[in-house]
Amino acid sequence: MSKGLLRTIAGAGLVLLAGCNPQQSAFAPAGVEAERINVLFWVMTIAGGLIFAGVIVLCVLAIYAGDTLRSRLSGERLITGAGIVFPIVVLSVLLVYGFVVLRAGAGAPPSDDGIRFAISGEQWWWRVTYFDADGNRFESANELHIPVGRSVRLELTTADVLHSFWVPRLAGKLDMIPGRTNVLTVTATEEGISRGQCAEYCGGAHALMAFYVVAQAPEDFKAWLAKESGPAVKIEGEHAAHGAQLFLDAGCGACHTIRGTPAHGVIGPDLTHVGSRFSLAAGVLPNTAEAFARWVANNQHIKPENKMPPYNIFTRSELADLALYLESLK
Ligand code: HEC
Ligand SMILES: [Cu+2]
Repeated sequence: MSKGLLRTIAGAGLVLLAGCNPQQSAFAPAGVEAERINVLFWVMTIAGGLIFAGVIVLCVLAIYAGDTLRSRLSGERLITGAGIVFPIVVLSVLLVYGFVVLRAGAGAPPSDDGIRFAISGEQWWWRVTYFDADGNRFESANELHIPVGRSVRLELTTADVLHSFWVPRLAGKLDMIPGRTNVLTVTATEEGISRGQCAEYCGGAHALMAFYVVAQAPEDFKAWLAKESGPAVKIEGEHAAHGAQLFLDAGCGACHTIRGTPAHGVIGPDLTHVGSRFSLAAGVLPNTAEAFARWVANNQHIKPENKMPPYNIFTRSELADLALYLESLK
């Protein structure tokens, strides 16, 4: 085998393996709903496989078997039994079973702490809104925190075109349809981080629209919620203070909110605690000061046609201060 071919095969193998990341695998369920889908998949696959094997055996017999067996195979009772009754019964059973599994949990009650979760798909990021038991409302983006062991109702909407919310480890996907609120119930069974992805083509940067779901023990979730609902942390140090000033002066506040500051924009993601999120720009960049600087200056290169203008007005040190400030917003 030539070296080039070997390399191609090795490369293709690596690409395929990259798809095995368990953070986004329907075969590694971490939720009640995903578990049901996993079982459904295996039942359907194994049942389909057995029937297929049976049909192949019959075909081989029909071609190669001796005369007596072949004439028996062409008997009318076998034809009606295996050809009509069997498929009707088996397909009906599998269909009903599928309906039962897929509808399961559809009418689950809201989580008992009275917290509501709303997620809006926007080109090309996710607006996540929490409503607490007292009716307070606050926003975050591209990351959803939920308590383990509770049925959580996610109210899914879109601000523009069709999107689809899909976290394979937690549940099946559900479309976000203009003018409608679709409710998806998820019940995480273990703590940890799962990755999700927009699963409905929604324009040029559709592939760059991922997110993370963090399932936490109920008390950790409560603590997180209390912190997340608060205003931005106090600025520390001269460079971060300079960055905060640049943020306001450059007009970033026209689109972004940082609670506790004069920035009240609602077009882009809420940045109040952006430094504490796992990723930037919907799973596209890591959450580091360097990535903040790259995003501000080069975002149209990183995520073409996204709704934020690129900024090349800053000097290197200004960009560093701005990035330092954003990264400090834990
Ligand atoms: C015209 C509106 C607009 C302005 C002005 C704007 N942004 Fe944005 N910004 C957005 C939008 C929309 C997104 C989401 C882009 C995406 O991921 O598709 C975004 C994303 C971001 C993110 C990533 C947020 C996250 O949740 O990962 C950061 C950080 C950010 N902007 C910082 C800034 C800074 C700093 C400025 C000023 C220099 C600024 N933005 C000005 C609209 C704007
Ligand atoms: Cu999409």
